Amino acid sequence: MVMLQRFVFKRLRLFYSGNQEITKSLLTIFPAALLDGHRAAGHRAKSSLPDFKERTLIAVKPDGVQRHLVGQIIQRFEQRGFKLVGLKMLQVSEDLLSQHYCELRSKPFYPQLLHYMTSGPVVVMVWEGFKVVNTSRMMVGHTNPAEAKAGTVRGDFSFHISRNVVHASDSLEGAQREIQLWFENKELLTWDCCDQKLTCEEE
Ligand code: IDP
Ligand code: MG
Repeated sequence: MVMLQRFVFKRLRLFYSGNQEITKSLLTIFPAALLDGHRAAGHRAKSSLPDFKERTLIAVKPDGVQRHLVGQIIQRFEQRGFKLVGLKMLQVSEDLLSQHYCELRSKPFYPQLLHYMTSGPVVVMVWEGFKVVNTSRMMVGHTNPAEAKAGTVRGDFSFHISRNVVHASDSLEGAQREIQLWFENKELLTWDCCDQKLTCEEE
């Protein structure tokens, strides 16, 4: 009986996943144990990637490389305490860029963006650490440097949206997608940093 309930529950959840109200009302007809199991499973899935093991993709764009800003940008992430797990310099292909910026292909500025991003080498990195995706977005600052706060990379080193120096993934899912796009698994290192215990108490 429980197996059957579990099966029906899963099917309904899949079917109605787009409508939270319907899903909520449907959930009330199922035993609490089944729902708790579902919530616990969700929790397990989330905690399989602990916050302090988060990874994000940061790239110094061609203007940042040309203006000798690579060292200063790396320094900011190092001094914040994040761990560098991948780093390389490359001349990006239009193919890779079109995948990287797939959501922007229809934008009017897309041709200029491609031209800008292929105008010279970029330095691309993967940084790891506690909530690194959100924190690095804050460190990088607003997309438009004219609105970026002083103290952020864009706010300190740029003034126009067409040359904003640096890229940072904007979400966990985006980071995972971009890291896989730019790096092979063997290019990413898992290593113990000796200051790990000083920067964060793992729960
Ligand atoms: P993000 O880099 O802060 O995540 P996105 O909206 O994802 O911002 O845009 C990607 C990149 O496209 C920007 O960093 C910038 O280089 C470029 N871009 C975005 N909007 C404009 C625009 O209106 N004009 C020119 N370039 C833009
Ligand atoms: Mg973006």
